[in-house]
Amino acid sequence: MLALVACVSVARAEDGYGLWMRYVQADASKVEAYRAALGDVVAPDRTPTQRAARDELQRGLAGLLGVQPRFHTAPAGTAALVLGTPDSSPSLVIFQPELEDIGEEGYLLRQTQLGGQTVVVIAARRDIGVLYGVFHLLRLLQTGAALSDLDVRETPRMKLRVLNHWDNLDGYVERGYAGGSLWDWHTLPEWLDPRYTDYARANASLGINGAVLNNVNANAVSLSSAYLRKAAALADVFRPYGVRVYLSARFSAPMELGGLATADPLDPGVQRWWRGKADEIHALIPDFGGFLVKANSEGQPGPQDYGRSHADGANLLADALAPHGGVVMWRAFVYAHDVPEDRAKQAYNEFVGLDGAFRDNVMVQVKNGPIDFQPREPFHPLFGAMPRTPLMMEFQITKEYLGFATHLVYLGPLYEEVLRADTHVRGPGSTVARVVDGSLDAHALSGVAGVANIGDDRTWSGSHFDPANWYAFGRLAWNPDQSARDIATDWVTMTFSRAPDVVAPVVAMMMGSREAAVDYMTPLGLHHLMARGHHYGPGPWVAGGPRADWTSVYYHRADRHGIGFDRTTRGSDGVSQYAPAVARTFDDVGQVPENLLLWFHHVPWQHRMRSGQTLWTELVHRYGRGAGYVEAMQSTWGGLRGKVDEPRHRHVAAFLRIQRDEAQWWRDASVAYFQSINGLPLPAGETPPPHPRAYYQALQFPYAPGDGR
Ligand code: BDP
Repeated sequence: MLALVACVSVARAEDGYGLWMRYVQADASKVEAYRAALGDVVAPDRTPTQRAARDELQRGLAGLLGVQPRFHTAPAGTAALVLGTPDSSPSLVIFQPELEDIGEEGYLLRQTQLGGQTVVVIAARRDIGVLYGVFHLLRLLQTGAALSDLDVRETPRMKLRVLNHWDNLDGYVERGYAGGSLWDWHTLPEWLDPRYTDYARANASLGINGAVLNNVNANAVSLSSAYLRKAAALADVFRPYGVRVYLSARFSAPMELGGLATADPLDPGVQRWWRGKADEIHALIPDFGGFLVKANSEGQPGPQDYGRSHADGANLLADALAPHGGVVMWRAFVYAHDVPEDRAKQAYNEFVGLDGAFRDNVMVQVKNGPIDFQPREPFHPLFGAMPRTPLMMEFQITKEYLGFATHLVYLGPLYEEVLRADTHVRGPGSTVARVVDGSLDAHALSGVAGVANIGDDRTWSGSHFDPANWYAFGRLAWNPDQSARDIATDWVTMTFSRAPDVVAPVVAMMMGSREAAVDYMTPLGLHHLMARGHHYGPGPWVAGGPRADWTSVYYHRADRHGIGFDRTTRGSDGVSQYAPAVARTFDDVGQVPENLLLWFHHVPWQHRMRSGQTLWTELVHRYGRGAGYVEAMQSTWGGLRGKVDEPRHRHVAAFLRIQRDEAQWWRDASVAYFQSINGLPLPAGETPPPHPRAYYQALQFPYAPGDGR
């Protein structure tokens, strides 16, 4: 018995810092073959990226193989791993033809014959491709892949794969649940925390190639000379890993920093100021990526302050950046000061008429859905509706609306659902992925952005499961056709254990977790029902205040008779922003997917669902089902005690207890609230909420994390 315990115990002091790059020794059955094939490494070491590739192999192979790899700069006449570009590693020149159309960041990873030896080759056109190939190989070793017949050819589908950090200069992270900002602005540029390098490694391991360092609710000081030098120091650390620095630009910076009387985009002085600023940035950061801009949205300044359009504003910055090759990522997350009849229609209404008016180096960055990163939204109607403008996807990785870092919610299925959604704009198969990867309308620029869930917490993301969302984002940004399940399988294998009796249950648990959160928070197409301000916990009763569209009652529209937002042709007509085939489906209460029913339709409480139940019965059932899923996750996780290292097991178990209580709270508060509106008895077999609506409504959380400032 003792021997058995010793043998199944995988205890190791684990704190999550290593992310998916833990590099624990490979299974005994594989390790000999790996050593024989990869114990010798032929790799150049002249450039910083070449050295980064070597460092990673050193770290990775030493861990996985349990022996130090031997590095050479020229073929040593033995079986080996050979990596480089045709320039840096002349023996790879025979791959030149195959590399012609692999792209600047692509790579080949193959077992083949070279100089009479069986070798594993990583070949690319540029050093960064080689580094990406190294991470790919390490992933294969971590997941126990065989090397024989290895034949991989990878080119990223999206050009820009970017993290947006909503980090303020004082170290506070807006909607951040993972501690403070990673960037220590006060000690930059002198002190370069080693963690900056680990951050860049983690991103490079996924192919993430850009980071917007500061909050979209931007402070002009980020563009001051002193702060640009700090950003330049970070750019120097990230550069070998292929991660370019971008900055959020405050539109009124010419006034705040430059002392100008206006920020009008058509004013020559303003244009001169931005050109000068772009020149200054590029002198410090030669590969500066460009600007991200939130303008005329939620109180931010913008071109409309001067009667100009979003295109005027974006083009102003684009012209300043163009000589240096930078891009503008102009956000479509806008809504007007006057509360509209349907906020979901606003971005489309403001942007669709500007199609074709933007410079070539502008991308319009569109949130995945038309409201705001809700647990479930239909895809944003702008996707496919601006064929002459490259549209960049904006996902939220930080779980502002999905339980913060304490809820185990794997977002892979959410991203997958949106990317695979069919816009039908050019007939069937016009998926959102094909809009954003540029293939549908032949755009040279393409990209995906994710609002980062990264902070200075030891786990990076505030829990042991949230890094999975960073990971899934990166993998899908590289190739949006990958499956969320496969990605989760890789992640669990690398993060927790290779044992199938750990991987299978954990992946299963993750795969259902997003749907569970939808169920216990906003089932059947409900949305925007969270508490005001900090967005922590349920708030279906939220009403009044400065804007109707910042309330819950605006979105659910529940009364004695029914519930839901009528966006049909008989209502706000939001459906007509979609291509006709999609609009028809959403418009028809008999065809709309039930998981979006109350997004598009206002229906009576007695509406018959496909299950045969009434809407009210189904709604209460879904709330309970979501909470029940969390209990099932607890029992799955409990069964893994001893199979997952103790420190992480304990941490996750504690967070699952928080999640269970909060899921139940969401269910009880929502049921109590809707019952107070419709006056209906609880469906048979359902447990009454332990408290009346007033109790839930009175709860206050003045110190909930991450609130906007
Ligand atoms: C909302 C967040 C707010 C952000 C805003 C945005 O609550 O903190 O500033 O999105 O994306 O969801 O600009």
